[in-house]
Amino acid sequence: MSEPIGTIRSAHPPLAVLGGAPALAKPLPVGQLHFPAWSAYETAMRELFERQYYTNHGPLVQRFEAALRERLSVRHVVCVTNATIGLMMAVDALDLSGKVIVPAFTFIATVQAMSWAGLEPVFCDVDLRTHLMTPEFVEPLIDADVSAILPVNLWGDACPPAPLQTLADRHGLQLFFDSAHAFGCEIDARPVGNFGALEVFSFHATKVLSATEGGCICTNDDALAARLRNIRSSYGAGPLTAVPKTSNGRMSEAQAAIGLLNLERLGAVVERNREVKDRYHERLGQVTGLRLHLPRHATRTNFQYVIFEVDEDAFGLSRDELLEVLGSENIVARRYFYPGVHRSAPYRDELPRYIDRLPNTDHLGRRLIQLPSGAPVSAADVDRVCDCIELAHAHAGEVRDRLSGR
Ligand code: T4K
Repeated sequence: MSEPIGTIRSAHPPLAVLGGAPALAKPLPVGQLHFPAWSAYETAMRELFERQYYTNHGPLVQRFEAALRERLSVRHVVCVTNATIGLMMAVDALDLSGKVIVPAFTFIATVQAMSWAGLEPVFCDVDLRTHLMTPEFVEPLIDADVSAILPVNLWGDACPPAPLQTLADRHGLQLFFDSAHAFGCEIDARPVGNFGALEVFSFHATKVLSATEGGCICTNDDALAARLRNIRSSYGAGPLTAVPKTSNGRMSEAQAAIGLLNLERLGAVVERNREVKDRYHERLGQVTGLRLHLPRHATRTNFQYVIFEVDEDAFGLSRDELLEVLGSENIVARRYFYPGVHRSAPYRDELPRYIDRLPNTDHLGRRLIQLPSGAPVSAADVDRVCDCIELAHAHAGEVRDRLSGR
């Protein structure tokens, strides 16, 4: 890593929950949060102001789409306002109806997008080791009302597409991917973005490639791309194609300006993410009861997330107790994804049959913690986070007593 790694471990003061001062003066966020150089942004904005053109398929969006097509080696990229809109548009473009099989172990936006588009989710469990959907979990859920399978590519990893595609083809179902976490990843030298009927990426601020908000839909199918462009905008999207309904999913020029500038720096961002993750691995890899999640299928990853599994019995504290310890140190860690979507409103009430049917989703939801990585996190910050976690483990009994008010 570029900055020196701190060596404050031996001299670390007591944890804040045990009466010490917080390790960090202000909250250290989770999320990638990459900002391009101000001067480059200023230039892009000046040009935008000179053109007097804010939105509606402007030159920056077109340039961003071209750069993404090249980067992903895919025929079509349709930039959109955000990935949630992209997923909603995908349902109409694919002409889906009835039900869609989707993991409950995802950000709720994946499923909410299906609800907005009028589909009923069929919640699928995930593999305990990869946290991803597999055909074994999907197949028993297929019935006559199911029209599609929507796997979610999590944590910079990706589902092997071939077995899912075979299953989808065998049952005459559409397969499309939520790849919000997987920009820049590859499977066997093929970029994620090329699989299934289409894939949707997110360019939210917390993602590895940020356009502040934003996303894109990738496909190699010309007719599908034409439908997506017509759904994206009620007018001016190119040749008219019959679509069920149109929307406003347009990406603005200001979003594309940030996206383009961040795309130029993506290689450096991924390399830094790798260094951060390596450092976490080095420091915490041997701590009893902690296991760093590593991608299993992606042959190239973006190292976007640092996810540990906390084994309460071995570590001495539960994941939630560890979160509390870190929170009091001003370290913002997250429980991803908790609760599973099947246990979240409105689905827990509307579809209660799934509550006790997804043991792996529940298991992971109780145990996973996302640690800070991304632009705001220095090498010294990583060491501070690791110091606190090591101390929490070493003083687990005392910490637990303090947290429970004993
Ligand atoms: N599918 C999957 C699998 C997804 O994970 C997501 C989104 C989607 C689909 C839908 O994609 P989009 O429609 O959003 O394009 C974040 C993001 O809002 C969301 O994009 C993301 N996934 C989700 C997992 O996380 P929050 O609620 O966790 O973000 P927030 O505001 O709490 O920010 C995280 C940390 O970053 C905080 O410590 C605050 C800090 N922060 C945040 C922003 C935005 C900053 O310091 N500056 C900032 O500008 O949702």
